[in-house]
Amino acid sequence: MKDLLSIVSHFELKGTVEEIKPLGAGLINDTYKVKTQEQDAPDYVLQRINHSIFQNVEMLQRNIGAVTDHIRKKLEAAGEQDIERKVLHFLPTAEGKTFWFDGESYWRVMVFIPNAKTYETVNPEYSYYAGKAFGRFQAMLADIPDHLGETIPDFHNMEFRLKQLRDAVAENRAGRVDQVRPYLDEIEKRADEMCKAERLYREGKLPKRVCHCDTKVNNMMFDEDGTVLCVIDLDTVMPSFIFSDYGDFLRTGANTAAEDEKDLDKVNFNPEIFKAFTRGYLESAREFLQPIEIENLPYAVALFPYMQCVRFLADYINGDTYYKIMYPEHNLVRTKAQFKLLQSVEEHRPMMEEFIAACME
Ligand code: GN1
Ligand code: MG
Repeated sequence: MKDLLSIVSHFELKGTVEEIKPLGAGLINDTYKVKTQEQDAPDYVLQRINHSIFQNVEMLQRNIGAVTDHIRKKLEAAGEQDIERKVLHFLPTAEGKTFWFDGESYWRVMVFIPNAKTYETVNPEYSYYAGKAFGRFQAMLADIPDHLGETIPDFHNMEFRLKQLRDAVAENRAGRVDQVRPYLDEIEKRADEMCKAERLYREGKLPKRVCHCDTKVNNMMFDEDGTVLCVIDLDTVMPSFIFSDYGDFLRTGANTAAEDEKDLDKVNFNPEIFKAFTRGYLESAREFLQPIEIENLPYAVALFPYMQCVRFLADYINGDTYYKIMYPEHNLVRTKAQFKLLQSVEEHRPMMEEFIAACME
C-alpha cells in the first residue's frame, strides 16, 4: 500500500487517499481501486501497464488520449448529460503526461466511474445494448483525425497468430507438443479459411477501421438500468477489421460458460445472445459498414474462438509466458474450451447467415 500510495502521489488527484485495493479480473494489467476520504472527491483506478506486452507506452497513451478526446467531443456535440461517466478520464502527472514511470513499471490513473457495473455474463437484453454500444463506439471513431498506432503489432492478424503457434511447436520449449497434437490438427484444418480477412485486405477488398480489439463482456460498464455507459480497457484500440469487435464480444458474451470452463458439455454458443447483440450492432453500425463486412460477420463469430484457441495453445506450448494463469494446465483448459465453443459456433452458421440477411432487409 505504501508503494502504491507513493505512485498515486505523482498524479493530480483530488482528495485524500483512504484505501487502495485490487480491482477486476484482467489477464494482462494489474488494476487497483483508489478510494478517497472526501464525499466530493471521486475515487480512482490505478493501473500498472504490462510493459512487456505493451512495449510502446508513449504510443499507447497517445492512442487512448486521442480516442477519449474524440469521443468526449462527440458526446458534448450531441448534448449528452453525465459525460464523466460515459468516457474515461485519465489524470495527468506533474510533468503533464498521462502515465508515470517509476524506473521499473509504467502506471496510470483514471477517474473511477461511480454506480456502474461490469458483468462476466449477459442476458439478451443487455447484449442488445452492448451491440448498440460497440457499434456506436466504432461509428464515433470512424472520423477520428489522428492516426492511431498498433499498440501490439499484428494483434488480430490471424496469419501472424498461426505463425506464432507454428514457431512455438517447432521450438517445443516446454515439451508439451505431443500432448496437444489433436488440437494442432484441428487448427491446421481450418487455417486457410480463417486467414480470409488478411487475404481480402491484401486484395484491397476489406478496410481497416479504428476498433477496440478487446470487446470481452467485462470490458463494458453498464449503468444501474442495464444501459451501457462506456467501453473500458482501451489499450488495444487500433486499426483492425470490424470483425474484431463484433466477434470478440460474441466469443465471451454468447458462450454459455466461462472462457476457462473445464466441463466442455457446458460450453456452447447461445443463439439468443447472438441475435440480440447482432441486432443492436447492426442498428448502430449498418450505416458505415460495407457489404463485404456484413457478409463476413458469421466468419467473424468463428474467427475469435479460433484465434483465442490458437493464442492460448501457443502460450501453453511456450510454457505460459503471456497470460496470467491460476494453475499449471490453465492455458490448456482455456484452449479446449475455446475449441468447443468454435465447434458449437460452426453448427450455427446457417442460422447466423439467415438472421443477418433478415436484419438487413
Ligand atoms: C486479454 O486484458 P484482458 O483480460 O482484457 C487479451 C485479449 C484476450 C483476452 C482473453 C492485450 O484481455 O486479447 O482476448 O485476454 N489482451 C491482450 O481473455 O492480449
Ligand atoms: Mg479487461
